[in-house]
Amino acid sequence: MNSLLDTGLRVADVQARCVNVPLEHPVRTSVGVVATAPLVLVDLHADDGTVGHAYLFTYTPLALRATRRMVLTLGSVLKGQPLAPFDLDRLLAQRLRLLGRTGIALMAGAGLDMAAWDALAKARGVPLVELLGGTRRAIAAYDSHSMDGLALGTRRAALAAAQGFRAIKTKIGHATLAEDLEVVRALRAVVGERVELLVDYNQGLSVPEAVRRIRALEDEGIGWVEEPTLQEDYAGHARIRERVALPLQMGENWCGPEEMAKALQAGACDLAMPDAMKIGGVTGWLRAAALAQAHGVPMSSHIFQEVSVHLMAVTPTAHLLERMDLAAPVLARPLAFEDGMATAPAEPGTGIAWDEEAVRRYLV
Ligand code: SMN
Ligand code: MG
Repeated sequence: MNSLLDTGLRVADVQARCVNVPLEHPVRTSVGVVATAPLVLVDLHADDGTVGHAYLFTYTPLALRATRRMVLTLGSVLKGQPLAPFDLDRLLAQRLRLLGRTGIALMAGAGLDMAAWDALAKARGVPLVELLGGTRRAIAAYDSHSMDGLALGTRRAALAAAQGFRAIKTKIGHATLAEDLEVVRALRAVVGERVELLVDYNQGLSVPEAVRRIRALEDEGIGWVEEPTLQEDYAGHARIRERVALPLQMGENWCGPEEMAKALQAGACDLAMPDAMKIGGVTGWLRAAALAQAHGVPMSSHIFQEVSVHLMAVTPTAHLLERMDLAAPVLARPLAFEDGMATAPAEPGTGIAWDEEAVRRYLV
């Protein structure tokens, strides 16, 4: 015991491993393909033996090693500190003030944050959502697809509709507007009128082209149009938003709640979808959820479904949970979806546990 006040656990060690996991369906976007899931698996050990788990998605294998190195370096800063995620966040904020919390430094900090919250919830014997003061409840989800082409796209849409998803996302931004419309209409023909279609341009259009294409989509029953132009161009998104009728969605690329605040203040979007990693982990998400509430903006998640299913249950303006199974092959128990919904597992923590045999297979 280091002091009379010291009644809690402390961070004892941090480990991190790189895996490159096969994807059942490559994530094909208008600006590039994610063929495999490069993940950094983070293990944060508390001094009572509890181990918190989290993963980071680095989008490209090129970023795997540097991200792992940053996790280990920042993890060494946290060693010996109380297992108190808000205090750990404050410590990293101080240490990274001059560097700035963006890119790999932000991602690594978020991974440590998610693992710390997992460890704390496990040490307290409750699911993360209950540690945060919420209850496990079914969260509406959408199945997230890609630029799959007509044949695979319609097959995936039919399967998702049959599984009970009430919303499906596809990626568009093909060479021509006609191709975008062809895909949307083919999916609509397969899923019928009761399933909402969401579209994601992945930043691929200029502002004028986005206005032109989104106006052409207005009668297709589209639920949201995601990142039509460059994600950092909040003014550009606002100009598009003033000229179209469909709701704009963005947020997966916001680095911390501060970027979300700037985007909302710029009137960039109607809807928000922070990424649990880039927004700053559980701690960042909680601050983002308060911003969404203050702005009256529905808030959805971006990948990281295992942590997001807990966080959405304590998000006042919770909208839709994204289902995209990036980590399933290395998870002992992938998150279950039933009738288009998912509920946080009852076990202590987030429910993230590694399938060690699979980890060995995909280790980089
Ligand atoms: C997306 C892009 C790249 C990897 C995963 C997911 C996409 C989404 O923008 O919103 O799902
Ligand atoms: Mg997206």
